[in-house]
Amino acid sequence: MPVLHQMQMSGNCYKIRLAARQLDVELTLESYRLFDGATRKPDFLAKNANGRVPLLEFEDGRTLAESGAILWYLAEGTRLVPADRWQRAEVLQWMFFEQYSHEPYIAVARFWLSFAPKEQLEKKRHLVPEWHAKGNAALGVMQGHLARHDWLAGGRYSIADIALYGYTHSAADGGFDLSAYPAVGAWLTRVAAEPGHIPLETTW
Ligand SMILES: N[C@@H](CCC(=O)N[C@@H](CS)C(=O)NCC(=O)O)C(=O)O
Repeated sequence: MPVLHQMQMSGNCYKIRLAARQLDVELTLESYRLFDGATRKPDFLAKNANGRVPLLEFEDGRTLAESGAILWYLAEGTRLVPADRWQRAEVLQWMFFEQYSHEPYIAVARFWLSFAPKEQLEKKRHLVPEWHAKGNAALGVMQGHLARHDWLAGGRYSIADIALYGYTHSAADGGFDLSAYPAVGAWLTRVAAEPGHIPLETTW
């Protein structure tokens, strides 16, 4: 059975647990603590030179990093990835948007404002307005799309929705006010109602 190297409160790792559960893929969890630096030690760096989770490790020794790549690998050929060429590109469009325009602000604000030790947060405090401005811009893009569509891509629930749900549903932890984005709120409710949905806190 593949091993998911992960951190329990990480939205990036939650995306993988959620997709795996909805696809009935069994994974063994190897969990790391947020602040002990284990993913930067030689043992882990030998598996992922980038020192980050999630990381999927297979029995034959292969390893796959990056939440988007792992989601794509698990979901390819299932109902969570469309077969149509255009719709597949739409899924990727939203997944790349998540990694470049959304996660770097919303997930980072969440980490520093909700999990980092206060004295370390003080060194980052000057960045909070930029995280909020850019994160709100990303939420605005989602609001514009979701006011006209039920799902992000392909007209149905897909790994694009899972990728964006990870840190959108927990954005309040980063100081974001989701009430300003009612279509995003309605979409969060739809995602959470999908069969097999599990909350972020679920251990496995
Ligand atoms: N782009 C990566 C980001 C992965 C990432 O930032 N992982 C964090 C947890 S959410 C991590 O491993 N932090 C530990 C560290 O950087 O040492 C993905 O989507 O998987």
